[in-house]
Amino acid sequence: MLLVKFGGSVLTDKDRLRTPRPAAIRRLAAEAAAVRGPLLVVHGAGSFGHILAARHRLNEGGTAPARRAAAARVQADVRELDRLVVEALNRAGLSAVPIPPAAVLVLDDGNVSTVDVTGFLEFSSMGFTPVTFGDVVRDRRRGISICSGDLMMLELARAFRPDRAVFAADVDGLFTADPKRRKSARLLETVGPKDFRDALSGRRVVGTRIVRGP
Ligand code: IP8
Repeated sequence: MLLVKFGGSVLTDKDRLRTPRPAAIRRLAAEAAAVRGPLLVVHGAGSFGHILAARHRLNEGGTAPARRAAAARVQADVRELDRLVVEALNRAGLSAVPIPPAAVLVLDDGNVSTVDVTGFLEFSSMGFTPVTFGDVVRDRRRGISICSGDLMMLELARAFRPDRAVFAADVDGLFTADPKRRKSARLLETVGPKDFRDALSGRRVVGTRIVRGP
């Protein structure tokens, strides 16, 4: 099994609210359709999620009317991006089915409280390609919270132990610093446990987000 995340920075123009990049979506969908064997797809929210989530501080939770309205807006927006991704995957020849995190996962102060991966398992075993994404979800302590696509990658990796987990980002790999900000950033050809330990301890910053392994 292959687990792949399409980064929101690739699928969308991250600086412009709700702006997809149709050619990039089509290209990634075609590449995904060329994969042999079962595939799980996760995608980021890009400008369909991050701009309003940051503006309304959705990660802090709360259910006051203004925040509730913003949460509902972002939920609708990320589903709009998901529709574009699912449509592109289907056009490329896959049978993609969306599984929104809000329906299967609950957080507790930002950490996973419960997750039900049955839908991923059962659709996948019938030959479908489950597709999930960064979403606004319930949070037992905060009311609502953000579940990132990276967190879904981690949960799916834990549950399915895929042969590979691939992150398609707008940078060419892991760097010693953010290559968009620092010219001196160097591409790391190979990355071992020590590089991750350094990155997590803040001694070395890499150009893409790091998630802790299962
Ligand atoms: O793009 C963020 O998911 P990500 C989800 O994978 C929202 O970090 C709703 C901002």
